[in-house]
Amino acid sequence: MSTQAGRTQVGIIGAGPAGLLLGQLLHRMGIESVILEQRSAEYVLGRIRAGVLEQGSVHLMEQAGCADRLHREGLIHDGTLLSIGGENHRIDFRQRTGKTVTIYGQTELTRDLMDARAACGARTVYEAEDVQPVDFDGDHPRLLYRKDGVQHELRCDFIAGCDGYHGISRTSVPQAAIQLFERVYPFGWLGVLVDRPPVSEELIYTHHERGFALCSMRSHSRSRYYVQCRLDDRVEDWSDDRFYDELRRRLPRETAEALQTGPSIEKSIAPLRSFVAEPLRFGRLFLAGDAAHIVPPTGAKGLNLAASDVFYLAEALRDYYQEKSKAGIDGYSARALRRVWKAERFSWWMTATLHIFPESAGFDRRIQRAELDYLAQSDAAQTALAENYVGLPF
Ligand code: RFL
Ligand code: PHB
Repeated sequence: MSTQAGRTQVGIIGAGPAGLLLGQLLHRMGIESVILEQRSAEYVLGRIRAGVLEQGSVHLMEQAGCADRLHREGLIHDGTLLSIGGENHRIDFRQRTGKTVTIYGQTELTRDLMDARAACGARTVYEAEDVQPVDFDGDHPRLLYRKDGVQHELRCDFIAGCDGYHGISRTSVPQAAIQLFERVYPFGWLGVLVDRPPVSEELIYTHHERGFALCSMRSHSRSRYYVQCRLDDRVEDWSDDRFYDELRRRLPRETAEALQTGPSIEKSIAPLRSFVAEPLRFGRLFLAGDAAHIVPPTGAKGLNLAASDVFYLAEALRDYYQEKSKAGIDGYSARALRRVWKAERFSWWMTATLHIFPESAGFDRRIQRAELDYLAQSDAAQTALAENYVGLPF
């Protein structure tokens, strides 16, 4: 089979938020990229995931020139509610940190980045098969892939592995060169998307004896609800009625009574995991976003961490091309990992504090109750939560 050859400065694997945002930031810096994505654009847009953006992520969307719709349609939230033992506690982000978060679905953010990329004429190859990063330990890395039965070779200066947790980038690195850190949680989240107004103006994170629940939203007319479920639960076993009954049982009474239900337009189960790969650089291959680390969704950090990795990486590449400096590239991994581990810590803490651990009893359960009681009463504890939730600086 003949091979078609091409060349670019930065070859990006994955057209999720990390890959698309990196491509846009690089474009604004005058650096060329090609993105290789194994799925179709429609498939990528069909995945229902994150909903909460830190201010830092919003600023990056501005820097990428993609924030107009986000500013028009995003909902700014000044705080959140914590429901503990049937009682609501409000954490005021603005008052405690001077910052807010923005509710804007990952689907919408991805669509905005895709549109901007198409408008500037940058290349994305969708449905690229068998993408393989090779020779990244030398000066001439390449990306091999197949498209419509034709084999391609893309020569690049650098490769950015933005291909998510199941991607090929991380697994292409020799085992001896990479360290993996992981914690798997003994439960999942069952999520429902529904075209009904949200039950509350702000998100409600709920700790209840029956398990964690979260009331979130995508807009004034579309809600996203989650309940903690068992790892062996199957979506087919959860009718909409069973889901809403379970959600109501975990919410404070007035909230449960106010809940507007309707047919689910999406329903899925996500397992919860904490995971970090170190380092984030292997010669001329960089990992960013879920390819490098996973957080349980409880702290709403996954997409935001992908954004901060991409910020550090884009700056490093800009310094390389514009200032002929390798300092940013050399420092990328350590700089990004410092922020990653703090978000890992916060996401692990939120998860451990708010969920019911099936095997937990006696001492552990009492400690968890004390932690919740402290959080409900303590100004300092609420400020620490707020500071981490709105996002640590980068
Ligand atoms: P993605 O989004 O997984 O994109 C990776 C892309 O790479 C492609 N790919 C490949 N392409 C070519 N060749 C290969 N071999 C490839 N392998 C994979 C994939 O098709 C895909 O298009 O990773 P990225 O860009 O790093 O973005 C990360 C975020 O998607 C993720 O962290 C968040 O969705 C996590 N998350 C949340 N994050 C937040 O910041 N706030 C939230 O409120 C929030 N809620 C959530 C979440 C994740 C959830 N799930 C389902 C895991 C809620 C849920 C339920
Ligand atoms: C969501 O709206 O999907 C969402 C919000 C907050 C989280 C996790 C998910 O912590």
